[in-house]
Amino acid sequence: MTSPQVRPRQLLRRAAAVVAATLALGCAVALPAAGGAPVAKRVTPTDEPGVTANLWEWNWRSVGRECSVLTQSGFTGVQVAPPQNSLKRLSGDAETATVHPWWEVYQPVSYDLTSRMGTEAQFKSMVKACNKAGVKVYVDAVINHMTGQGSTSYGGVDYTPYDYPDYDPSDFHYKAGECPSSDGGIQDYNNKAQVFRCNLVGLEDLRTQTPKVQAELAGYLNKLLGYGVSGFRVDAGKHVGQDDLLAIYARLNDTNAGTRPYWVLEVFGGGPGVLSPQAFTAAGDVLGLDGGRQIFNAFKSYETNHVGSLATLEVFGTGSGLTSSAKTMSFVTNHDTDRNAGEYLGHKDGATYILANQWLLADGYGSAQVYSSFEWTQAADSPPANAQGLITNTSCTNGRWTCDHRNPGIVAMVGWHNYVGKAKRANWWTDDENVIAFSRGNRGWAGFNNGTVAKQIRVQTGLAKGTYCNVVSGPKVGGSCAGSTVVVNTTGFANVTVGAKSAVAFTKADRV
Ligand code: ARE
Repeated sequence: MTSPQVRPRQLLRRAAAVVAATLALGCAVALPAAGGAPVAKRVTPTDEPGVTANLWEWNWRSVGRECSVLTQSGFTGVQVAPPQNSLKRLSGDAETATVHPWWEVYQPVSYDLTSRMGTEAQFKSMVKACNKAGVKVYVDAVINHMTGQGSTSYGGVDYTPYDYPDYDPSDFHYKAGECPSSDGGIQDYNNKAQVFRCNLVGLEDLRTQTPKVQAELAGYLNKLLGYGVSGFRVDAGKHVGQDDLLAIYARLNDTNAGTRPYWVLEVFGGGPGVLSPQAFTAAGDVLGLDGGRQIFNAFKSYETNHVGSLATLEVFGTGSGLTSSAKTMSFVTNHDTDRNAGEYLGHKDGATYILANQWLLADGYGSAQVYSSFEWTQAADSPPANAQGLITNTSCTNGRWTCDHRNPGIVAMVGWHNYVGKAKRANWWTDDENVIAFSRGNRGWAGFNNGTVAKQIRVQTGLAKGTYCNVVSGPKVGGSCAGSTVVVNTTGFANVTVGAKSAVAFTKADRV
């Protein structure tokens, strides 16, 4: 084992990081105001997103239009794909035949906002339209690296390896001799120096510890904040490292609403110590990737080899080894895991996928996000696009887009989720296999059946006597139910039939 040499610059950087970490942990900094009296500047991320839809790789026009649908459905935020100028491939290659795979946008070329999703003007009007509709916009921020191939971009900017309009070779770990692996790539995902300073799948890794790179990245993110964006999903956050993440965050302006930007880091689990998601929670919120894996094990493995069941979800959260609810953005799937069928659920799982999303909304762990994107056959497939790679307008009826955020059963549970709020789970019930039910305080009750036959259960609902609309089957319209009903007796009990692969749910407000 070699002992790491600590250079003076590193010491300085660590000192700065300690200051930044202290700030990020929620202290108010006293800044002298013009009149002399100190004013408190909030530095804790306060902009919690609520339920977001991840309209991944929808073009800006389509996102802007959809925000009125989102707000009516109870979504309070939308996450959008990386908006910066990116690699534009000129042809397919031996590894990926398709000319414009979805992943082009994860290879930044410059921070102009001409992209596959539209122009800078279209991005700005999308954000404006969404904000006007009451929907906050969260941007997928690719700040760890630049490209790993190609020479031309959607914005028309040309580049060569390690040389871009905003960066020269001295801005990259590999060129500065700071990556210890033999080929410049991450060979060992458990090796701290490699994870932080080598090229992730060949992507040229920025020296995010330098003031120059930090200023460049903060300039980009501050431009987005100025346009009305509310926060960021930090792509490959694990590979930026905590110190640099905190230093970049400290350079960010407040949102236009005057709050600190939301900041959620992509950190895959499985790494030891400082590389674990838990170790990143001091540098931001984290994506619930381990949670997604546990959801898969509860909902899907049962069908294949009988090792999991919904009953296991009695414990889900810190008790099952996950990061705390308050620090997590939770989801059943995202664009990566949707393409990893052996370990996560995805759109192709149909009713099981919908049911899992409904359960997550009912459970209340983390800030829940619903993934909604395009149909694919090969994992690298382009989203629906023209020959130049520009993504075409979304249609939720042409069979090419998934639009799961519009699924009536999911919309119903977004409403249910918003209604029950922070009420604690109570009245847990399970058959110890694939049927579970619970209330959230006395605000709402929900039951879930992941089995293949309908099941009749007798449960304590925690709600007052009355007839309630099962909102999963249809909303309450005026004084009656569009779908089925559940009758609760004077002691709060109800006999409920939960169909195969379905949910039954109602809130206090759904009584007729
Ligand atoms: C493409 C080609 C590569 C080529 C590269 C450069 O596929 O062959 O070398 O271009 O030319 C996405 C795609 C990549 C694509 C890349 C750039 O998935 O295939 O590369 O865009 O266009 C690790 C990281 C995690 C990362 C995943 C993919 O920790 O951050 O790998 N996820 C994000 C995004 C991806 C995106 C990138 C990062 C890059 O969400 O969509 O890549 O911006 C274990 C490990 C994890 C590891 C995980 C991989 O769990 O512990 O650390 O995640 O496996 O599944």
